[in-house]
Amino acid sequence: MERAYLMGAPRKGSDDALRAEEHLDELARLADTAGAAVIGRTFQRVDAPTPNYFLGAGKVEELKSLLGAAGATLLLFDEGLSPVQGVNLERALGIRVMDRTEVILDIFATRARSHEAKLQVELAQLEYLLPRLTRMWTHLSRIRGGIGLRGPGETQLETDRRVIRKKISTLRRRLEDVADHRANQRQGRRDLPSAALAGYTNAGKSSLLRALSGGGADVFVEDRLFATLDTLTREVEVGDNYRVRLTDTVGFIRKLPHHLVASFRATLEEAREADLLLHVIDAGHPAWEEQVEVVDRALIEMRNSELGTRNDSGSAER
Ligand SMILES: Nc1nc2c(ncn2[C@@H]2O[C@H](COP(=O)(O)OP(=O)(O)OP(=O)(O)O)[C@@H](O)[C@H]2O)c(=O)[nH]1
Ligand SMILES: [Mg+2]
Repeated sequence: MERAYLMGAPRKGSDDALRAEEHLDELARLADTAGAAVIGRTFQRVDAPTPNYFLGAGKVEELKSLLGAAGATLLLFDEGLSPVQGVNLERALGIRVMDRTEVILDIFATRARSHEAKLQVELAQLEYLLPRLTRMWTHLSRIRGGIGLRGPGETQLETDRRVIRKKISTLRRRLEDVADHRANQRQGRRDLPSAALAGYTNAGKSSLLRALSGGGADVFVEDRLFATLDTLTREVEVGDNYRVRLTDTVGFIRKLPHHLVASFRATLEEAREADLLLHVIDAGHPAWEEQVEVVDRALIEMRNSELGTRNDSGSAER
């Protein structure tokens, strides 16, 4: 099992800086869900991320000795790292570095069950990979090719990028088909009013669906982040013989990668098309207010990005 060390680096003076410990608690839960053992943590409030390492040179050195002393095999970085920062940190620290986005993608990849969820995760992974591939090859060709030379990696890079881009547009098309299929299914079910459960991950959405639908074991409940990746719809009675179609959806989390939200559009469509959106809140969670904000913002962003794609169907081929 990987021995993971956690590093937070919120900006000085930001809201995140006040919640640094809470954010690391959440990263620890993500690490646990991903199957890594957390063996230590540290954070530094930074003025501004440096382009090369995110952290200052002094902190990188300090981190290196912390990691060595703890016997860490993996560094989990709570902020998004640019491709360059990721590569440089890995080299300087001598162990694998994953940012929050990559951890989330990893969890999604292992948890995706349905055909649709798998397509969505693969799309998000390739979109995450594409800019990193470029940077890594650039990095390599600089070393191998030298100044003024066309690095040997360039042709390969172009081929790889073409293949990945092609795969990305294929996946997008296939997901559009799934979305159309869903829309048709919805059309056929206009008889009952529909409600969708939205909320922060681990808030209790699936528990609510399970309770309302009579406690069936087919609704998966777990004290882990992102237990649910697929939408699941059940016809439930909410009293006085009043029946609704209730849909459970994937949860949100702070700093959820944009392209992951975008690729889960088809799944989340179910939530958007519902007559009623029920925001499930874990009122017992110490950070519930921040969680509410995160979900509200994600829902707004989702709606805006949907408007964007509708107006600009050419955006699929970036
Ligand atoms: N104490 C308490 N625990 C609850 C309640 N509702 C759910 N839980 C627990 O909270 C954990 C998460 O519940 P889920 O229903 O899986 O949460 P979810 O929102 O579907 O989470 P994801 O699918 O991972 O996004 C489980 O361990 C539940 O047993 C509640 O009302 N009270
Ligand atoms: Mg769930």
